[in-house]
Order: sequence, then C-alpha cells, then structure tokens
Amino acid sequence: MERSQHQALVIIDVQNDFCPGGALAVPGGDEIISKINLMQQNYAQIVLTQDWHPASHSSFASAHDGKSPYDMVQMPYGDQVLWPDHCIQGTSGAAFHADLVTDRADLILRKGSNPLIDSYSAFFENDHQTTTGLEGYLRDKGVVSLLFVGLATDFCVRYSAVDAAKLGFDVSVDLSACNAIDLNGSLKNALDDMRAHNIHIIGQ
Ligand code: VGL
Ligand code: ZN
Repeated sequence: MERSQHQALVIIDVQNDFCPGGALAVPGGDEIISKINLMQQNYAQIVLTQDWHPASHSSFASAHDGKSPYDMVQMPYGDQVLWPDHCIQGTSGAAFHADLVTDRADLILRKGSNPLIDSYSAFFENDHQTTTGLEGYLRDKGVVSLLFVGLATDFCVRYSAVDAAKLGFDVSVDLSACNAIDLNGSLKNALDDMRAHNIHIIGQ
C-alpha cells in the first residue's frame, strides 16, 4: 500500500560511521537497513538525512585540548557531548551504508556543517534556532505526518522527532527500525522525552 502524499518517511543518518566498523558505531546499526528498504516501498515522500561535518568540527573531542570522546562540554548554546571524529564531509564514513536504498528519496538533507554548532535535529541546529529548511520543504509538499527511523534513536532520531512534534507535525518513531548509542541513560531519556511530546512510539 502506498501511503498518501501527506505522510513522509524520514530516514535519519544511516551512514557508515554509525554502522559496525565505523567511527561512532551504533550497536546493530546495519541491522535495520533491510527493514527500512522495505518501508520505503510504502511511501511517496521520503527524506534521507546525512550527518555532514567539516574536519575539526566543534563536536569532536579532537578539537578540544585535553578532552576525550564522550566527555561533556559547555558550548554557547548549551551542553554538548564530545564525539569521536565522524561523518567528515566527503569521506567514506559519511557515505550512506551501501545496502541502504537511496534512489527513492526526493531530498537528502545534510546537517552539522556549521563548524561551531552541532545539529542532531533535522529541523534545527543545536542552538534550537538556526533552521535547516526541512520544515518549509515538508509544508510546501503538504506533509502533515512523519515517521522517523534510523540512527541513533537517542540523538538524531530523538531530537528530529521532538522538534517535528513541537512544530505541529503528527509524529511516529518505529523503534524496530532504529538503534541507539545509549550513553548514560540517553535512551531512556529519549523515550521519555518523545512520549512527553505525544510522539507515537511503535515497533517496540
Ligand atoms: C549522531 C552523535 C553525533 C546521530 C550524530 O546521528 O545520532 N549522534 N552525531
Ligand atoms: Zn555528528
């Protein structure tokens, strides 16, 4: 069954660096891909996102003297986890996993290119103010309902889904087509936050 033009599938960051062997590998990151490919057959509107950082991005621990991956720092826009270098523009780590079907998507949205601000959400950078343009794109297409899948449940899926709900979209997250990093309770926090924003959590 093809869903209506009003429903979009948003596939978050299914990139080599978030899959086993990658720089910021999510456990089982590649195990959701065949399911995501099947789901794409049911959607007329598909958006892919791609984490897309310049080298020495401010979210990388390597850009901060004396810091290690997974340390927390204060940025002008709030708390920021420091990550291993990942998804550097143009590298194989930033490429979509080879098994992901990418031909059916109308839009590939790249995010995290601003050297000074991370962007977990597909709608806003981590300052929660700078927009990516995705809201306008979806509204122009008449999309009102969004299903999120991909990586990682507790970071980019979470913040994208919560921003979408705050913007007034009807939002679902299918956990059977997501996987999490789970850092210091981040998965539980993500599920609580998504439920608090009336997001439909399916596929548990
Ligand atoms: C992500 C951490 C850093 C994600 C991206 O896609 O969830 N997580 N950059
Ligand atoms: Zn990133």
